[in-house]
Amino acid sequence: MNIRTGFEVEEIREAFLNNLFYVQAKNCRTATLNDRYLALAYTVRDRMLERWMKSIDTYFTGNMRVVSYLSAEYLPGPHLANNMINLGMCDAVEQAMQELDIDVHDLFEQEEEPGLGNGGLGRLAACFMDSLATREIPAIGYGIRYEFGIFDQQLQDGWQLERTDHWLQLGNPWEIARPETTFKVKLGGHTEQHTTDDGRRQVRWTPERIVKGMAYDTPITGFLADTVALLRLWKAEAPRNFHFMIFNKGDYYGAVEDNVAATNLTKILYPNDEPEQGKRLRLEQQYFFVSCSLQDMIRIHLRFGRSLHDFARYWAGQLNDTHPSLAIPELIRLLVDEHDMDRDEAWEITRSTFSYTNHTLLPEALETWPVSLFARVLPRHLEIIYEINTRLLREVREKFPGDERRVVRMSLIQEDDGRRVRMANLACAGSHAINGVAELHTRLLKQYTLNDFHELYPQKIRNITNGVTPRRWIALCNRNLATLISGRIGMDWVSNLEELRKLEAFIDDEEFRAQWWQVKQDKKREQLAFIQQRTGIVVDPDSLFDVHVKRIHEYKRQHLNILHIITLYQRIRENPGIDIQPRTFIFGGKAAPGYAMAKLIIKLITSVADVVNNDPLVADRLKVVFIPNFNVKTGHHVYPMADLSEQISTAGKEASGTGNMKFAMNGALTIGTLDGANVEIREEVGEENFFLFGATAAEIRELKAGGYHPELCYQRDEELHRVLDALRSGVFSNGDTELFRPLLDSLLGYDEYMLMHDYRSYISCQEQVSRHYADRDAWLRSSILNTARIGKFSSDRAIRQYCEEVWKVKSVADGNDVNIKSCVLKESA
Ligand code: F58
Repeated sequence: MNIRTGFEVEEIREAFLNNLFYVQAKNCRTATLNDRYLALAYTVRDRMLERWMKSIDTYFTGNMRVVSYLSAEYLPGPHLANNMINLGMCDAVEQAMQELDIDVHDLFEQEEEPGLGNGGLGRLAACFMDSLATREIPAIGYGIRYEFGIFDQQLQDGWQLERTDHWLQLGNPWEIARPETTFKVKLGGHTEQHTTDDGRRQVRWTPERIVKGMAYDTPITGFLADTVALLRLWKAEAPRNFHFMIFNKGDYYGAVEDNVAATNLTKILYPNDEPEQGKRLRLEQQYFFVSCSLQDMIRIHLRFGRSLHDFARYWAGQLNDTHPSLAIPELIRLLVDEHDMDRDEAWEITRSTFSYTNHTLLPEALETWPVSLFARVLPRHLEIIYEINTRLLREVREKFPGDERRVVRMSLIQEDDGRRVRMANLACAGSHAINGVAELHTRLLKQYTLNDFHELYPQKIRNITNGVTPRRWIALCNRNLATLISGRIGMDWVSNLEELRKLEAFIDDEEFRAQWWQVKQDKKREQLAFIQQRTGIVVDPDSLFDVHVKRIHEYKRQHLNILHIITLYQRIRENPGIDIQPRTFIFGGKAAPGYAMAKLIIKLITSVADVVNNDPLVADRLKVVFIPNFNVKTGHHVYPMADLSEQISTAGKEASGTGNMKFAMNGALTIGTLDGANVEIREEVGEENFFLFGATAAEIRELKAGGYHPELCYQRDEELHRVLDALRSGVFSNGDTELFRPLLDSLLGYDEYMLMHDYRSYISCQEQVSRHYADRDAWLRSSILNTARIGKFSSDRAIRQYCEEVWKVKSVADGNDVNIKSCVLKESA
């Protein structure tokens, strides 16, 4: 019996009891739920360690090229069940727990998820780590160990309330602190030029303060894979002898304050889904994690006896948006100032090392930092950025002589409206590859947002459409569906999602369709209790579950969905006997704490819910629920129970979306605009299995250029007119005619997100949805085809593309040896 590594039921059971006793110091009688959860978590973790250690060993002693994924955010979700699936130990664990009279699901529920991100971008990073591990790609994910992750959302009187997230409070069994892996990070101060003994010009940076970064490692398992990837998150601490001069003078409190200031750096995740412009602490966070990560990479590199001239051959650094783009000047600084490298070579190495993913088209979401702030926090980096700018603008002038307006647009420094550093321009200049996250997004990047860079470097921008991991988003959250699928086509789909195509062969099999229906119905029924427990509302499992979960934002148009609900409500009020498809509208998502309009949209949803749910005339045909605190864990409940997936952003605003993929994987049909990855999902699943509505991105541009008048739509569409009038008259706000005024003013005033224009098209499309749902057989065929044709949207495919097209990295299994392809980088640089 091996209680550390064995996978037999009795080995797992004994290991659990052993951990309960020797780690938690409890026995079965005294253990709390959390003790039991921790004991099982350690039991599972033990079984990961051998592979993990071996992986690290292989990466670094085996002469391998390693991916360094730099992301300020990760949303991995709960680890326990996911690791059990990846290790192939679900059944054994369940049985072992059963023997101890423990329901393993209670333990899953006990786990607090690391909410170290805001939304899609952080979740994408987590899916990518999962796929890197599954595909056995040598990889380290670097990020920040925020002590307080994304806030917990509560509702009070229908309004969002933010509560501090305490994810570490009860202990985190998945991380291993590495007090010996620490780096110093300088901040503030000034720089001086000096000449070395051998006559070289050098810059010395004397910082105002130093913060220490300490590594916390989390092993990331892949599906039935031998390698385990590493997620290394940095926590800020005060250096050991912080301000000892002050301390010696007796200013104990002053010294302690400095300590507090240092640890503040990684205390909290900024909860905004748009960049925080001008917050010093945010800039410091970005620099802090990037500096620790690069120092770590250099340390590893040198420890294995490699030369820094070869740095780019061994490391592929991915910048997940602009948040880590300080890596560019930081690597140059480390190479030039600390390792005496020649500037030109440092620049070449840096450009060959990094590639950059853009995640947005919204101009307001492109990060810039005031030069004055930058100079105060990172004086040395500002100098380096000026040097990069000189190189960049020289290139621009060479290729486009006389085009000074282009020079102004492309400069890393924005000169009007207060001087600012443009982070996207920095990322574009300092990377050898740039990618968008869906075909439409990439096309629009080339055409508009990054057009100047596309014209300067026509080969640099490419598309890699996002993907999500089928382990978490089917196997873990929808076990019955996974079982049904595997029963027909075997298990290969779990790591090769294109295999799902084989399901098409069963489309005419009546028994299969009946089983498919049953799985969905069972899921909906199973989730009644969840919905009731979270909202107090009882819903009808036979109704159509119409689901809209994602961050709350005007461009995502949750309020367009609400206009549809009010439309249906008014139709019932006017004609109580009307025959309509019963629906349950499910919403979830957090609003940025400072985004008043998004918070008002939440209030709108909950207010409409109050009226609709309690109107006897509606007779339970419509129910509206807002599930508070939408996160990865609630996602496990929500995606599998959906019949209809709402992906209704204004075309041209959503870079990709990834929730759209999770829904379709679980057999939901999409109602959506031609935006982000919806376009490709529709292409894949077939237009007859997708409900399309609304203006295209090009039409929206034209409409706006021609002078768009939302109030005309309001005047011309009587139903829309009545919907807005009801909102204005206080029907949904206890007679308060002011509450929703800001929303109405924005819709009838400028209507930036074109709800008025798309309203009628959306309503008609929803009628089509209802008709399709009424034909159960037709609906089922569409549902099966959505799953069967979703293979492209696996993060395994996305990672394969990054590896082949951007990183030039092979899997351990395919012989990842740097010497084999030492020249590939030159080609892509
Ligand atoms: C999202 N961006 C995109 N940003 O909106 C979505 O379309 C895409 O599918 C996803 O990235 C993955 O590519 C996003 O989630 C953030 O959350 C940032 C966090 C930091 C502040 C600025 C927003």
